[in-house]
This record gives sequence, structure tokens and C-alpha cells, in this order.
Amino acid sequence: MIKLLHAADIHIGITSFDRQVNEGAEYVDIKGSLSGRLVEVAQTLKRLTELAYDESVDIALFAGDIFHRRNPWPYEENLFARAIKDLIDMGVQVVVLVGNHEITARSSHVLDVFKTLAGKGFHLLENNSVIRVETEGGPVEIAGIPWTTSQDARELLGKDFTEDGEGWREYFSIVLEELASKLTGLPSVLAAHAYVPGASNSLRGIVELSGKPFIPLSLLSDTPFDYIALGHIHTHQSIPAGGRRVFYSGSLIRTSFNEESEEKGVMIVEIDGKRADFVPFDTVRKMLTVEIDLSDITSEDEILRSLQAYREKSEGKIVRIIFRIPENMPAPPMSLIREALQGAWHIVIRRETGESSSETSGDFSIGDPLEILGEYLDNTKGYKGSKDDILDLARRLIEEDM
Ligand SMILES: [Mn+2]
Repeated sequence: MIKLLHAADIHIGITSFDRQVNEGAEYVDIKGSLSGRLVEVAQTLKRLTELAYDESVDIALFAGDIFHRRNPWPYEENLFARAIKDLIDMGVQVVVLVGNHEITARSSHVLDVFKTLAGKGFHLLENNSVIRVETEGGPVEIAGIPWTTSQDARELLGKDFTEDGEGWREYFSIVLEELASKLTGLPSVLAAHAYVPGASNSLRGIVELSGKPFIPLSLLSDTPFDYIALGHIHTHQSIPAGGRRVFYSGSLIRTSFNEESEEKGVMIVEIDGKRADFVPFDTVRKMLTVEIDLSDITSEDEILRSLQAYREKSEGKIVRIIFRIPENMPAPPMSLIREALQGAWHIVIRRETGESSSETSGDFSIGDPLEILGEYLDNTKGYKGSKDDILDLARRLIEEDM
């Protein structure tokens, strides 16, 4: 039996809902205070390697977006390097697929540095290809489809390519056919960093796909792979594709309030067997949304009491407070909220009146990033003429950024 650990979307370096901490030096190799969310990622990666050991897995497959930024700090790279080393030391073959967060406009990307480990138990899937991986349980063939851009599709299909469902179907059917033709009948896995139709995000529902690169389900159902390991969508889920085992492992930590109620973890799979289990991790920071209606509450004492009811529940969590609030009333002061929920890890305030809503994180007010960018372009020499184009590009980047 050949055992696979499938993880994705680790996003090392993500700093949303962060705060600085002084502990965690045993996980992250820098001096002084450091990002608490980075420590969380490090602890979870540690759990991942322990699970790989306990389960005696043969292969650890990371289906893209290891890093959050295209230019991570050296200590963030070090974190992943250590995980690779731990896995290789215990005889696990490490396979890494390139995700959209790793891709740059240049031909080089952040995962390049790990290529020096090729042949030592490390394998990088950076273009559509099939590799053969020798494991203690026997050989396996792993096909990879890294994050795909319109440019990739245009290179293959020329100017016939259109950025819509038909275009992507044509592109991926050629890619999948070619990958399948390279298989020799060994146990096989397909790893893809991509959208597939029907995939959902637990709060927002089915992910909107118009214009985005996606692999049609019927193409996945028709492939011969024993297991399909997906990355990109952060909600862990099984994708119904003609009885095939197709899974998003989901992100390793909670990255937005859409994921508040989700478990985070990895898949443990017998490639040539039946097992495909999700294993949740307890090292992942929890989130809590609290809704308070202020239309009848006015005195600070009452507000304090209504918040204090959540004191215990909010302990150590990333807390979002939604105040339903009459139009002209200000949100309660942050100092009052902090006093009521002292043990909360990070507090985000959302103010909802009948017509509008706005969000405050800590003491800082966050506007719509596109609005802020627009304002910057208006006030900076040389950008005025191209404002709309830049905003359009930024909008696409933000939409892709998951
Ligand atoms: Mn992604």
C-alpha cells in the first residue's frame, strides 16, 4: 500500500489578523518578536510532519501556494526547508506543485531554491508534466498542473483561445490527455492548483468562475488517476467527479472569516487502496463572530455587559464583532471592546447600519483596497491616464488572491 499525505495552501507569511508575539522561537528562526500567525503556521507544519511520521506516509504532496508572497523572508523559506528536511529524513518523498502565489512574471519563482534538493527526495512540479517517484511502498506516477494563466493557454492554443468556459475546456482537455498518455499503469496521482466547478466556500457558497481558469468536472471524471489532489480553494471538500476521488485538502490555517466554521487539516490517502481521510489539526487558531444589535442598547455599561457575555468564548480567538447600529450612532470605542474581551487574540469590528457597512481592525480603519489605490493614483503624478487599467488589473489580482 502506498500512502500519501496531501496538503495545500499553507500560505507561509500570511499576516491577516496578526499580532506580534515573543514566544515561538523554537519554530521560527529569528530573534525578537515575531508574527503570531507565522508561529501558528509553523506549529501546524510541525503537526503535519508528526502525522506523516505516525502514519508512515510514503509521499507528502503540497498542491501549491506554500508561500503567501512571491518574495518571502528568508526565515519563512527556512520554515519550509526545515519541514522538507524533516520529511526527507524520515524517508518521505516530498512533491511540491507551483501555485498562483508562487508565480512571478519572470521565469524564476520562490520555489526554485528548493530545486537544489532534486534527487534527494524532493520533486518540484513547475509545469504540466508527469514524474515517477520511487517510494518504500513502490513506484508512483504523479502528474502536475500548476496554476494556469491565460498566457499558458494562449501559448498552447494560439489566438484561438478565449478566456471562457469553452476555452478552458479545450486547453485542459489537451493537457489532461497528454498527461494521461504518459502514464504506464502504475498507481497514479494528479495534483492541480486550480478551480473546478461546483467547488464551494462554506459561507459564500459556490465559487463564481466566470473568466477564471477552471478544469471542467467531466474531464476529471474521464482521467485514469487513482487520486486527484487539488489546491487553491481554502475550504476542504470532496468534489463529485464520476466516482473518482477528488479532494481539496483546504488551507492549513483559517485565512478569512468565510472559513470560521471549517476544520483545517490534511488528507491521508492510500493511493492504491480505498482510504481517503481528512485529518483535522488542533493547532489552528479559531475564529468567532459575535453579532450585537445596538438599536436598543445605548449606555456603555450595557454594551460592556453584552460583550462580556462572549469573554470566555473569545479567549485566544480571532474575533469579529458585527454591531448592528442606527445610522448616526458611532461604534463603541475600541478601548471598551478590548476591556470586555481581554483574552481575544485579535478583534475586527464591523459596523452595519441599514445601508452601509465598514470594518475596523484594531484601531485602524480599513477601506476598500481598490478605493485606496484609486485615491493614490489620483494623487500621484504620472498615473492619471492609466488609472482605470491599473484598477482593473488590481481587481483581477484581488479576485485571484485566495
Ligand atoms: Mn491559490
